[in-house]
Amino acid sequence: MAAPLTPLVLLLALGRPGLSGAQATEGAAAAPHRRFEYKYSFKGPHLVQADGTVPFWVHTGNAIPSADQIRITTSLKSQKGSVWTKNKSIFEYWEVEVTFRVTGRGRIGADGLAIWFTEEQGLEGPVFGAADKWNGVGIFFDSFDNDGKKNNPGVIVVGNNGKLLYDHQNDGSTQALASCQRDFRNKPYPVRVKITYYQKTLTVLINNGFTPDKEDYEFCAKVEDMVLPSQGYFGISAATGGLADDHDVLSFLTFQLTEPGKEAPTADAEIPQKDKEKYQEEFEHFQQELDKKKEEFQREHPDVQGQPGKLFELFFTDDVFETESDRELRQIFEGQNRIHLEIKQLNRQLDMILDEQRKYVSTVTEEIAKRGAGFPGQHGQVSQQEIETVVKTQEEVIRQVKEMRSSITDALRSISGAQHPGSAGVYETTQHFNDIKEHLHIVKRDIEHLVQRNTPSSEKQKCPELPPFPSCLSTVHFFIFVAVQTVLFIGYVMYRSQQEAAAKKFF
Ligand SMILES: [Ca+2]
Ligand SMILES: [Ca+2]
Repeated sequence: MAAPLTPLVLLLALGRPGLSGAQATEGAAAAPHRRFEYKYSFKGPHLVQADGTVPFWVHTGNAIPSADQIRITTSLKSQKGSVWTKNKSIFEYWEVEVTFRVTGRGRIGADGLAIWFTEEQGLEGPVFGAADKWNGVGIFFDSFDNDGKKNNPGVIVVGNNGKLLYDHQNDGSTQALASCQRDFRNKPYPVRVKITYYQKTLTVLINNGFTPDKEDYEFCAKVEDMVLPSQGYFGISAATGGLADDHDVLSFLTFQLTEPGKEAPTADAEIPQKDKEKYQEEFEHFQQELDKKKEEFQREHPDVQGQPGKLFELFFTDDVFETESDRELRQIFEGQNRIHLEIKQLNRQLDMILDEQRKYVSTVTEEIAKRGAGFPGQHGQVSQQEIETVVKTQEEVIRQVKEMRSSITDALRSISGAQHPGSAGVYETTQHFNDIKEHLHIVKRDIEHLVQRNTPSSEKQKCPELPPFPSCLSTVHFFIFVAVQTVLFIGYVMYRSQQEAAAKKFF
């Protein structure tokens, strides 16, 4: 198999000189060969077996494995838990990628989480739920500020040769080989840590859970010339105290690192045939187990969609079981990222504009200075003055034109006013005179009338001559008339009294 492949590899190498050349020349300084070690790893969504155990791992204390994560402690007081590989690794160099969430309702949480590589499993103890006096290294995600130096949550790396007691009261600060201050609690995305032990250097990188970009790692700590046990267990532990957080580990992926010079070109060639067959067998067994578990899972959870062919896709995809709140948070943060980028761009543009302006201003200043020095007559200023004068003159002209216009308007108005209101006045006066004339006429007539009326009355004031007493009325007639009157009067009085008497009868 190897012999016919070699010319092909060479051909490929010749055909792609950029890539292969770079790989060849970098030599020992090049990136190490990295191989996933499933026996030292766990990851959802089928993390736990039916019996509640995690394949190739042991868990202790309050740790609760579930399908997609291991809750190492729940947010209850004084909890401890840990998870350890069943087998010792024999990797000279290694890299672990751990994805976890530390969540709690409080602004302050406790105690924290620790990632271990130790000679023995620290199944139970006082150091973030694991044993003290470990031989190896612990990377502590310490939430609670025991020494009150306001430097927590923080990450510290503490090495131990198996004799040291962890300085819990000072948050291990007296023993820290390296540290960085990071708030890893209550983040929208899981926090990712990449711990690399390669060529005796331990490096800690953190993706602080602010972006969905899984590769967005930031440097946290580095320890050089670090000697770790050649064989050891990987583990992760957590503890709570008076305050409590949920400490959830979503994945723990381990890679074996091999220096490029020491490795065979392919993983196949690296493994002896016997081991390869064994691994293949194990792998198939593992896959069968997984298939079985998956079927069971689907039977138990018919509402969860999963396709048999996509098992490994599911196995290596984080976002399959994204909850609604996760999605909302993700959307918010994606939006914020976009806004952030936009603002950055705007800032850059503003900077450019400012630069341009500064350049322009400096050029203008230089030019003015030059002119000032070259022409004492201040040509530029003279022209400026000229312009100002012209502008002023124009303004003056406009003002005058306006004035003229307004005066013309006034004149026109007064002219028209003189025409119309004038005639109206004449008319009015005529009318007025007519009125007065009429009134006078009326008054005159009234007076005449009065005079006419007064004149006859004055004539009548003379007592008129009495008409001659009629001769027909004699004394006899007079007495008869008086008697008749008296009789009628008496008759009426009698009649009246009779009437009253008749009326009284009714009462
Ligand atoms: Ca602490
Ligand atoms: Ca502290």
